[in-house]
Amino acid sequence: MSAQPEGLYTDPLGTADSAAAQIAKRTGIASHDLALVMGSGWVSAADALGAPTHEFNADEIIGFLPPSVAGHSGKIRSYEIKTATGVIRVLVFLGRTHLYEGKGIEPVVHGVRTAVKAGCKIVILTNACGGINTDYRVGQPVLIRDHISLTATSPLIGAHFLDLTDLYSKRMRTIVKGEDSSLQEGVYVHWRGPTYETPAEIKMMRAMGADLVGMSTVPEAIAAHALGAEVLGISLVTNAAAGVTGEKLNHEEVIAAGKAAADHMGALLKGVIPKLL
Ligand code: 8IG
Repeated sequence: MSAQPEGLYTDPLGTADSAAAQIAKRTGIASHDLALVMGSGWVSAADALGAPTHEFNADEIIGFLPPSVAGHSGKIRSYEIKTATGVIRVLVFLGRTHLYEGKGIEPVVHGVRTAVKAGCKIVILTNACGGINTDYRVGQPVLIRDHISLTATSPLIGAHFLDLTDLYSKRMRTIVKGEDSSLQEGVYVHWRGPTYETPAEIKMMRAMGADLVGMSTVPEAIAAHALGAEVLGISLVTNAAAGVTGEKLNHEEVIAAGKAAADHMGALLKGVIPKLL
């Protein structure tokens, strides 16, 4: 079911406000604390958080488009995570809208804007990606330290000259590495897709200093930061980028590699979330 009005994104922040109000009404929770955006293959990592108190289809909320890719499920869940001193309300987005869907940048960032309007001070963005850095193995999680945008688009409009020097919070990266000292950090490059890169493009990206390549996360990180949220990005390397191994890239293999690593990711997230707030 999807009934989205005309002119949905003429006032994107207003639409995000309305969406946040709808989520508050549906969950009975006036304010959430932390948002988690789960990329393809990360759905079972969300299951490690326990049973959600609420779950609904994202497209029942204003501004959310129906999912267009297999493996991107389009659900919103609310979780209550108990800590020593109280509870943390976590809003989880299973699936996201990507630039390659051709709907423009607004639906791509609507989820994180809604999350911040719903009260979230921290946004954790996860994704599945290709590994450019030849030290990475398939199934390895990597913390995003910085990004390179190759899409020539931004979610911000107008003279909003936002500083991005600590976009992927050093504070939170340090906490996560304290939880799992084997975690590495890398630079994520945003590629519009839907085609994967050519081997020559991967060589260019490596020369530019990129370690990871994917089709998400960067616009969401910028939009969340612009609204004052602190951002953590975690990439799951689900394939070697084009030309690295000589194998062709295959969407089904990507989904399978994501699923295999998701249990470990779920445990990591569950352990670390109480320490971030
Ligand atoms: I999963 O190799 C996944 N997403 N651009 N390149 C790009 N996006 C990806 C890749 C990849 N793997």
